[in-house]
Amino acid sequence: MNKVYIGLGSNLANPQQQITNALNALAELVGVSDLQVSSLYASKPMGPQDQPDYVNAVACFNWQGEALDLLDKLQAIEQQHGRVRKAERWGPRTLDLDIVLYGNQVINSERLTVPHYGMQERAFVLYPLAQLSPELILPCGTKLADLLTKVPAGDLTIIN
Ligand code: PH2
Ligand code: MG
Ligand code: MG
Repeated sequence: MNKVYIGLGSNLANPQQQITNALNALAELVGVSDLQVSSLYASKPMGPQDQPDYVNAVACFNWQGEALDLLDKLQAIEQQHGRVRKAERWGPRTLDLDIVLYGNQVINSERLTVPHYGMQERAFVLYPLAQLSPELILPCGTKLADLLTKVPAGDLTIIN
């Protein structure tokens, strides 16, 4: 069993509802227990600015299974919620589910990089994460609390 943290994001087709639906889908997955969820946050897009604001959250649960099985399940939920994969980097999406942390493991495989490569710089990941686990220490030994002092919350706003 591994304690995993998932970053959720959406900026199309009623983002708040997308996140809520995705959280419900996560809660129903076989292999998921003890689901906890941060507040929902709104922020300006990182990357191309000609896209709507995002809604983000972080969920944490115990996962009974393999990391790649979880990735398959997350991608299936993305598809079921209308995700269309586009070439544009950091472009708009109905639903994005990223494995941010997978226990204390470092995974560098073709399909999966954990910890998530951008998490240390992204306020919309770090602040919701800290809401769930303020004392968290990353596999590399970095304290989440130290990252928070370096990454300003910026325009990140709790919406519920
Ligand atoms: N996700 C992206 C690109 N830009 N900006 C915000 N605010 N939140 C996101 O989740 C996000 C983004 C691609 O994954
Ligand atoms: Mg992402
Ligand atoms: Mg993704």
